[in-house]
Amino acid sequence: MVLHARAHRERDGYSGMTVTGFDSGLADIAGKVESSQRLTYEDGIRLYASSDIHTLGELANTVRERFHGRTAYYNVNRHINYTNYCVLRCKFCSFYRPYVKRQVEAGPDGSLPVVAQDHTGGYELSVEQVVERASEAYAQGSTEVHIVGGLHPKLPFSYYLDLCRGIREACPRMHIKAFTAIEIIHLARIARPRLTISEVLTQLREAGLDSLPGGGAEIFDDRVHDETFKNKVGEAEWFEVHRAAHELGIFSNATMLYGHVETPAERINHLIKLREHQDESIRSRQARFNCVVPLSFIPDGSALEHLPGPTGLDDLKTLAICRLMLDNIPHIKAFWIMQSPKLAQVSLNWGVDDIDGTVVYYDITKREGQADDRTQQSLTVDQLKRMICEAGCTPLERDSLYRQVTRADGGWTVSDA
Ligand code: V47
Repeated sequence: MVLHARAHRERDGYSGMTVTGFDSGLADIAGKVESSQRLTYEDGIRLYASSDIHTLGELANTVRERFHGRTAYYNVNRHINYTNYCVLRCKFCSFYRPYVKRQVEAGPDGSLPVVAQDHTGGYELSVEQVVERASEAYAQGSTEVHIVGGLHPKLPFSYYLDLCRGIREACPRMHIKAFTAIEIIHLARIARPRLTISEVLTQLREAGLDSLPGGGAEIFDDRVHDETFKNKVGEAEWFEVHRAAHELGIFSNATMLYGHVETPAERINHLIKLREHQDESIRSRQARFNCVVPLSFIPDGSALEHLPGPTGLDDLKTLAICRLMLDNIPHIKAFWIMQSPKLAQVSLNWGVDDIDGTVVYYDITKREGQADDRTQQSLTVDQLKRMICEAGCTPLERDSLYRQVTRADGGWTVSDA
């Protein structure tokens, strides 16, 4: 049951307030936050165990405001999922389809479908189709395209290079954020001759790639790995890709998929591993993580459909704890597709400073009742700004590297925020 902070204090026999007004149970952590000291694993565990959501929010907001004041970021972007064919069978995933060769059937007038699907809903987009979608987004003002897909058993490495080249040529200023660490490893394996991870990243960058999204991290823990995504590479490989990217000067994001079979302790460990990696990148590499995107597990349609998924309070707590534990990663993003627009809005006062963007189409997760082939899940700029303003924040359109985007006369320019 959720209790107001004062009710908690009364229930716990605590009638007074500390000088700072924090719940006595978290006072030492509050002191650390106020003096910008790094929180420990034990602190993280205690934050999860506390039901004082108000203090937690206040603390996370303190850190958020230290980084960003009242600014809240959004972007005008487009997600493109080029295929859902995947050689993996991750239990949390409802997106993948086993590969079957498609029978593309023409309609009565001889026309071919825009997206050819097999009988299970499996699809792959041609390079031309991806470039066409990116171009459409670019013409409508998108500054970023976010491209990820399943591990397709047949597409050659040249497909991925052509995809980047095609978008770069058609959309010269569009930021290409593409391919999770898992896809990068897949590419290193399928390239002929075989390539190292650095070579894959270098070739993709030459073809137009700008940064890496944070997907595929799930939870860095062997137990959780074996239980939910056993056949996928694990934490060592995920970090290897992001290390190589940061060494090459390619910025990236990181994620944590929470609310399935993992424990709070496993979440805290995951965050500490990200924090340690970021320390190293700041110390000795040319690039680092820009943001962390905690992904709220959506059970619908997955092999873990019997699980309830996180509650709203778990979402809020997790976002706040990410802000508090990750003192060296500038941005915490609530991807509204996962947390819902309403909760993403509330989280702007619980440590979050970024609610991602217009998105438009998103296939990887669909809540029940959203079963169409090309799921439209979009927010307009006006909707994003309204959410932000109502939360008492100042909206700032960012590009993928968090520089300010200014729009005038149908075009846009970028400057340091
Ligand atoms: O890698 C899969 C996760 C990720 C489910 O970097 C699920 O800016 C919840 O990484 N419920 C893809 N999550 C999304 C992603 C992302 C999204 C937005 C912004 C950024 C960024 C990255 O989604 C996958 C996987 O970890 N996922 N299935 C599910 N049922």
